[in-house]
Amino acid sequence: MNLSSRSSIPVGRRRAAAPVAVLAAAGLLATAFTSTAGAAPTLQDTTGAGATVAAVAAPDIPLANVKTHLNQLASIAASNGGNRAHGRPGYKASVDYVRSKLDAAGFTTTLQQFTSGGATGYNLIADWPGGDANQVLFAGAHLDSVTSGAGINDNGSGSAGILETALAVSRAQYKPTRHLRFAWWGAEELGLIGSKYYVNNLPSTERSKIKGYLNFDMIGSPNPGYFVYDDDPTIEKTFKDYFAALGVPTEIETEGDGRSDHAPFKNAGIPVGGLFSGADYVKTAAQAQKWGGTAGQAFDRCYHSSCDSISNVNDTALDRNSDAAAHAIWTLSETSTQPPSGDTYENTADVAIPDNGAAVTSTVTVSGRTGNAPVALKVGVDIVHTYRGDLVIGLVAPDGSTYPLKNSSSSDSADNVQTTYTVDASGEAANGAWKLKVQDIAAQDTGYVNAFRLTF
Ligand code: DTR
Ligand code: CA
Ligand code: ZN
Ligand code: ZN
Repeated sequence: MNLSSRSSIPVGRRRAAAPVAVLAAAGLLATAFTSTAGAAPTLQDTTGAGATVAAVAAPDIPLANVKTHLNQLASIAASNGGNRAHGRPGYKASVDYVRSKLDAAGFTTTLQQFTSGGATGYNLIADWPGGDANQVLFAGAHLDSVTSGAGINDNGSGSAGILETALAVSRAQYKPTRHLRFAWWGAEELGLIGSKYYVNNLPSTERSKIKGYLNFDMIGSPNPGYFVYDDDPTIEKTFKDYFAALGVPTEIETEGDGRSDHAPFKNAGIPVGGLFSGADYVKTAAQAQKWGGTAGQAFDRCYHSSCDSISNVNDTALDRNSDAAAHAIWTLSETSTQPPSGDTYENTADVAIPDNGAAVTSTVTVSGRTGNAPVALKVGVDIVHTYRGDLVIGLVAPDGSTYPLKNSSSSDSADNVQTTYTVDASGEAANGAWKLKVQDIAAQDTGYVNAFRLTF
């Protein structure tokens, strides 16, 4: 049943135990998603196949964890001249903090440098290994503050909210169909400099792989409103439905166009969306009626001021918006795509891998197919092994041709290789004995092949 439509994005279910993943080169694998000529781009299931099944529920994002990140950013500002602005030490210290958390959680991080106003700026890009590199779901927040203050609501709140969401992805070892990418932008306050630099330096062929960009800039305002960007209808609906289920009314964000880091993505034809809790505009009586808070007062009266400190945050708004971000990221990163049944061949027999020894193989015999293997053969690898840097992994086709999948690495101390590679095997006959070849080339650390799967 073809579910691709403008008004909603079919959601998939959690995939089988073998995680779906492609080791994406950090940062620059996206290509612009453009819908049919003339139509506004919209986030949709680009495959059109498959049936909707229950979405995987996002975990609750612990407010306490988000606040811990905010306290860290506040102390960074306090130790660096009172701000975290572009070109100032407090910004790079903020980047280092966020990156350290992501590296420890298994993300592939990239620091993209640029220059603005004579100072070096940094975009921090974090790719979660896994998912279809041709379908990237992107979430971002600017990490810089203005020079006048610590920028805890603007935009420590968005930065901390998506950082904790990324860490929740890691805790859950979430393996959605789409590839997840997160970014913390530099120099937004100077005019969206960092995000513009990223998009402008993304080859046009790369942009179409970004199926949606979600922006989180000010999500904890002290006198909060609940605003949803009114750009891509699928993304907008995902957020609105979430808040409706909470019984929290929302309004569409009308004055945000061009005012935050979603703008360069939108201008590049990428579907965008996001959340906003308000800045220097004043809350009306009607808004106070539905949201509480103080009518006649700005949503954030410390906007771009020195009082944008750790006390300038409404915990309920921060919590709700962080949870909404997680919900959208979980929901929009799953698609209805389920490989057609019968197209997966697997061997789940355990094969011990001798420490620093000879290569071993797990074999999958394919039969009954016609012609060659596909240009995008999915090779599911599930290896349980401490210090995966010891391992060299390859795919051996029935005729003996070998396709390297992973090299050894003395710096990759993480455990296990549980991912799916995409191999252009179109030059190989489909039928025959395909082998996963694994060798441990360094002493100590042992493990075994838990499963080997091929999906045609
Ligand atoms: N420009 C953002 C704050 C901001 C003001 N209006 C909107 C609307 C939507 C997102 C963000 C904003 C800043 O100062 O960082
Ligand atoms: Ca929460
Ligand atoms: Zn700002
Ligand atoms: Zn901001």
